[in-house]
Amino acid sequence: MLLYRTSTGWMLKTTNGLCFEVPPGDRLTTREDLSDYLKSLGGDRTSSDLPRALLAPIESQEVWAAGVTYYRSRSARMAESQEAGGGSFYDRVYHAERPELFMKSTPHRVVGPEAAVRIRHDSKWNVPEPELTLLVSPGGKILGYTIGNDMSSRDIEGENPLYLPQAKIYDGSCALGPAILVTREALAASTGIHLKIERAGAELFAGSTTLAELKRRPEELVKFLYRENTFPNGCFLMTGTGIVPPDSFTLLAGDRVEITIDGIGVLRNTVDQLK
Ligand code: DO4
Ligand code: MG
Repeated sequence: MLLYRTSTGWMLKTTNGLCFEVPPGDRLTTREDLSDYLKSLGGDRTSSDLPRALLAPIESQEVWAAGVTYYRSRSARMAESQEAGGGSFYDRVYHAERPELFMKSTPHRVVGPEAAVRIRHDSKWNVPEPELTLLVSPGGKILGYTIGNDMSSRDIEGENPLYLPQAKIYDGSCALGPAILVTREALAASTGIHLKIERAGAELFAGSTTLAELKRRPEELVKFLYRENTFPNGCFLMTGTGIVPPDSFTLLAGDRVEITIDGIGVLRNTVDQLK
C-alpha cells in the first residue's frame, strides 16, 4: 500500500491499484496500527485519480539520519576530510557497533516531490544523497518506507566534522516522497536505489546500489536512535547513502535530481540556490 499526502489530505493506493482518500484525522502516520488501519479502509470505495501535486508525506515528525552505513560513503568522507584528520574517524564509525546518527530536519525544512531542494550560497561542493527512509512510530516500530534526499555540502562537512550540522541542516536540505510504502514486511536485500542527475536536459550522473550494500539493519538503526530518546510524534530515519558522485561533481542551481527506490516510486526535485 502506498500512502500519499496531497494538498487536500492523505490518499491511499492499494496493492490492486484502487486509489481513494483516507478519512481526515490527526496524526495518521504516527498510528502504531497504521498497516492494519489502512487495510480496514478497503470496502466498497470508488477509485479516484491521484492529484499531480503531491506534498512531502510528513506530519509533525523530526527527521533523523544515519551516516557512513555504506562502504562508498565511508570512502567519500575519508577523501573529503583528509586534511581535517578524516583518515580514521569515518573508518572507525563504519566498523563500530554504535552507528552515526544525527538530526537532519524538522518538517518546515522538508520539501516534497517537484519542489526545490536547496544548496547553500556559502558552499561550493554539493551533492544529493539518495536514501531509503524509514517511517518509525512513537513506539519504535517501522511502519513504512519512503525516499529521502539528504542534501549535503561536502566542502563544509570535509573542512571539519564539527561543521556537520551546517553541512546537513538548512532550509530545503531534505526532500521526502513521493509516497510511504506501508508494509510490515522488511524490504528485500535486492531492492534497488537509483540516482540520476540532469543538467540542461542531459544526464550528468547516474548511479545505483541495493540494500544488500547497507551495512546495518534498519531495526538496528532504530534501536540506537530510540535509546534514551522519545519521539512522541514518531520520526523519519534516513538510512545513509550508498551512491556518491565523483569528487569532481557538484550540483548547480537548475539541476534535476531523480531518486528511484524499487517498490516506492520516484522522487524528483529541481535544485535551487539559497540567496
Ligand atoms: O558523516 C557524515 C554524513 C554521512 C551521511 O550522510 C551518509 O553516509 O549518508
Ligand atoms: Mg546521508
